[in-house]
Amino acid sequence: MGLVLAKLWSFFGNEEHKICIVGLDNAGKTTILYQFLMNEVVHTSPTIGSNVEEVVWKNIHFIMWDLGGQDSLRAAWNTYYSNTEFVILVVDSTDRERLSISKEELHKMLGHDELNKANILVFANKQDVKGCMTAAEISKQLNLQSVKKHKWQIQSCCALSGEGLYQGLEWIVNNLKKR
Ligand SMILES: Nc1nc2c(ncn2[C@@H]2O[C@H](COP(=O)(O)OP(=O)(O)O)[C@@H](O)[C@H]2O)c(=O)[nH]1
Ligand SMILES: [Mg+2]
Repeated sequence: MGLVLAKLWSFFGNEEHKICIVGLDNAGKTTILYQFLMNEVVHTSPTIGSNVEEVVWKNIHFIMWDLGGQDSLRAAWNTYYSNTEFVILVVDSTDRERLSISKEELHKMLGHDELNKANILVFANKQDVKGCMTAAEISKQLNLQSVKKHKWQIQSCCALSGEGLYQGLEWIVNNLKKR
């Protein structure tokens, strides 16, 4: 019965895809999540623990976990990884000092067993800020070229205006596991 229901569910294109949104604190994770939810900018406060929301786009359901990025919370990210199809890494393109920490966290994550089938979308956020790093610079600093076992993509964006966010989601949709 469960199986039949699951099949029916997928027939209607209603299966859910799990996405984890990670990144350092202040990168823009929560702003991005709520942009996807309602296309309006919300005033966020630092996320304690995690937010989870269901986002429906083009009749595809995404369960998006927004994981708190403060130092003390990053250690718990791996408790959310099981069944994750996509990881969205949000980078603050103005934060040159901490890009190396994002790099470390990214490569640590990619080595995690439960993520070995996950694809990675990097959002180079805050592109509206003058003098910010470009997506190409960030890609180089994160050493994305060295990532061979996961599909990855970097997309520049501005979470405040929403620019670039749907291009990122489009890439995710195009790379969903073939049913
Ligand atoms: N200028 C600019 N500020 C942004 C952008 N995205 C987020 N912010 C701001 O960055 C701060 C942190 O955002 P938040 O979503 O709470 O980050 P989180 O800690 O990663 O969840 C907030 O003040 C946001 O308004 C962006 O694209 N451009
Ligand atoms: Mg947050």
